[in-house]
Amino acid sequence: MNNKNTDWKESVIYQIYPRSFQDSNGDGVGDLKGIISRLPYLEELGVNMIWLCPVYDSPNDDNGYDIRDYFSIMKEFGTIEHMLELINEAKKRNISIIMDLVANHTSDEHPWFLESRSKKDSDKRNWYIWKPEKNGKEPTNWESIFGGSAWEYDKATKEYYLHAFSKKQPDLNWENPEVREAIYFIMNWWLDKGIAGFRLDAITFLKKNQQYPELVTIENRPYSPASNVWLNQPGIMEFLQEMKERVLKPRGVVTVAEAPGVPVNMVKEYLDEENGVFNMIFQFDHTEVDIKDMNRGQLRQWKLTEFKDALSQWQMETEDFGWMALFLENHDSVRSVSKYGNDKEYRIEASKMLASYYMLMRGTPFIYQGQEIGMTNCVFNNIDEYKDVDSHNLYRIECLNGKNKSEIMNYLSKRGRDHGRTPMQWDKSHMAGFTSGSPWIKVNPNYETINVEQALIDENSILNYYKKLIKLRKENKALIYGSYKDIFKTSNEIGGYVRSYEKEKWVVICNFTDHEVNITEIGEEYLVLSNYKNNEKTNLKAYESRIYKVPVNARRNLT
Ligand code: TEU
Ligand code: CA
Repeated sequence: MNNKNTDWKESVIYQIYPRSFQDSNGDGVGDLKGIISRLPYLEELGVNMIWLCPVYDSPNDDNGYDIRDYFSIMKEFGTIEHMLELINEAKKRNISIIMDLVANHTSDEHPWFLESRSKKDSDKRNWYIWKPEKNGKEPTNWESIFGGSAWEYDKATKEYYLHAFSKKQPDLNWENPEVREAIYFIMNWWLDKGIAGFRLDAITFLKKNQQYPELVTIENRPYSPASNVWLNQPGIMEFLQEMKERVLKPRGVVTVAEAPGVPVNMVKEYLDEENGVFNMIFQFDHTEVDIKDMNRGQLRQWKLTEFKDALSQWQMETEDFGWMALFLENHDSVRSVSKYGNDKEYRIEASKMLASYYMLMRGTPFIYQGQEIGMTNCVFNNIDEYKDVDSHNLYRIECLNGKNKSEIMNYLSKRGRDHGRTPMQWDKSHMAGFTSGSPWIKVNPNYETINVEQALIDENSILNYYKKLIKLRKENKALIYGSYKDIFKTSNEIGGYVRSYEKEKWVVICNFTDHEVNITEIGEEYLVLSNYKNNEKTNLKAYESRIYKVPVNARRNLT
């Protein structure tokens, strides 16, 4: 979709999970004042936009993704004045802010829902999705994303309401024009406060299959995945096009949509710069290579080629009409160096390699807090150390299914969302400098060695490498606008690609293994940046990455 301003294409965006970023008053919970105090750090890093996870008033069943009041700030995080101060202080440093917009559901404590559930003939009844029981059971056998039935029975009116996520997150009924108006009002209200745009939460869930069909059961599982009834359903574009006409287009809003369930061959509908609806989307093919058939609880072995193809296919598909959001981590994921690299002896090399690989693709790179210092997955010793509603639901349900506890804990150690939510590691003082009190969630014990303070003084730190990459991208249009072509496509050891633009070709080559790999010579005179000092002509060391700038008329034809 057309924005007059396309700065977002040249930006690098930093994602903040406020609860875990910086606590300013010792209550163990990160807050807005804490973020304000760290703006100089973000400016230094070179980012120009922040995606702020939800800061609205919420009872925190899902850490703010269950909104009770869209117009006020969660008490623990601060006040609306703090939010305005954050917007202004960031602006002074040339950093704009995009807020998380949760439009698929609210908290069950939102006044709309309280009113809706109060009686069948309530004015707000039709703001949510209510259905009577069917043959003494739930209206359909749909399963919630967080496990268990997607329907919750409500005694007061003897009907069920739909919740794609937790039962404290009832889904709004987007078929109702009043609901849509209410959301556009919220968007405009926040845009008036000076934010640049929105990250649209779970936006592909808005349209439900209006037949409310029963799902087929697979392999004795009670329900099959519900994706075919509420992800990217026919008709969703009518809602999104309306949002575009009403808010996004007239106000030139920067948008990045969380879009699970959109197949690559349908992305044009979302991203076409003329007729699509959003500037960027997050797709999850590459972050889900390790789970079986999208099933919670079941891990699978994956190959590097699968990971690379999952990224490449979106690169190639969007080339002519749109723009991707590039990311490896977020607040729902584990730490990238632990998952795709090596968080032990090669943590530093692997973190830098992964950054080189994804940040120079075609799109806008997102950095998730702590990724830039190579934070790793945390060891959670028992289920109580996890705080995430999703992990707890999974644990409870899998226990009921008779699964072995250590197997469940192993799954959570590889997939649990709390790995991305342990507090930001600022220094080696008490609780990593995150809080002077006791943190709401465990601090990763490795903070004594992995922290910002240490990274700032070490010239060869991951953090300083990120700074170099960001600068490199900023100074070279080819790395932003150049075309993309993958190389080493069939290799399960090396990943790489070429970005071509006018008279330049940039080549990125990455070793994803912990051993040396032979390559043919590229021409060391063209090397611009690497995570190793003494590069050998025809040999990549463990997790080595190289970025070359090759003139088009160079003797080697790389593509
Ligand atoms: O996540 C929604 C969502 O669809 C993800 O669970 C997605 O399926 C997964 O990341 C793909 O691997 C969003 C928020 O990011 C999450 O934190 C919230 O819990 C959820 O919405 C509900 O608001
Ligand atoms: Ca606090």
